[in-house]
Amino acid sequence: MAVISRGFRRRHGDDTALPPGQHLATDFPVLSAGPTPRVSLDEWTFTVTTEAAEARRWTWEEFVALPSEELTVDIHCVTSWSKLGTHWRGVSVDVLLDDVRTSAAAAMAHCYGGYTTNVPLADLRGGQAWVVYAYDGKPLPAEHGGPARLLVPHLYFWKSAKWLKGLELLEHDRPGFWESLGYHMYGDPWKEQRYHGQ
Ligand SMILES: Nc1nc2c(c(=O)[nH]1)N[C@H]1C(S)=C(S)[C@@H](COP(=O)(O)O)O[C@H]1N2
Ligand SMILES: [Mo]
Repeated sequence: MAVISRGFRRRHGDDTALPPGQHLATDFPVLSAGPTPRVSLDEWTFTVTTEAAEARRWTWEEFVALPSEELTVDIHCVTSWSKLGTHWRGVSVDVLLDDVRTSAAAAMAHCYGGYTTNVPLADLRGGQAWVVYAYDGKPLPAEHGGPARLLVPHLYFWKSAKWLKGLELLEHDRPGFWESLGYHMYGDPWKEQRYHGQ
């Protein structure tokens, strides 16, 4: 009797879980444009700022008291590694925008350390994006973005900003760090939107 679990087939036989041009990573690579910022939980805050300059801010204690979810998702880095079935815990961006009045088109993620990346607001809503603070059942390690990072798994992983400090809601989309250096404004891995103009 041939019993092949779905998970096994997905990883070894059938490539449908992998976007074009991607291969499976066996480890969890660390990709950071600069040094790892160390942010103590005492000084950590997360702020949503609207296009009308209204702000909603959470301390760490307030943030981890928000309703959170466990999620298992595939991640795809533009440098061509993918990792399937990664486990996280975090707060849906829907929860964070719940009582925020906005008609913004996009959001700029701002990070401790200065990194930025832009995402259309529609891609952060509808159960598609989270601010996560645990990986594999443990506090998110600093090198992977702890205390907390954005997780937008349906876009290339550079959109999943580590050491997240806030979301700035924008009336008009504008490029973040990698986007202004030639990477794609949107970054859909299934369409191989790696660079500007693709
Ligand atoms: N603040 C910050 N976030 C970041 C980055 C960064 O350099 N700084 N790199 C991005 C890139 S290019 C990738 S592929 C992922 C890597 O996350 P990892 O180091 O946890 O694998 O983080 C993204 N988020
Ligand atoms: Mo990346």
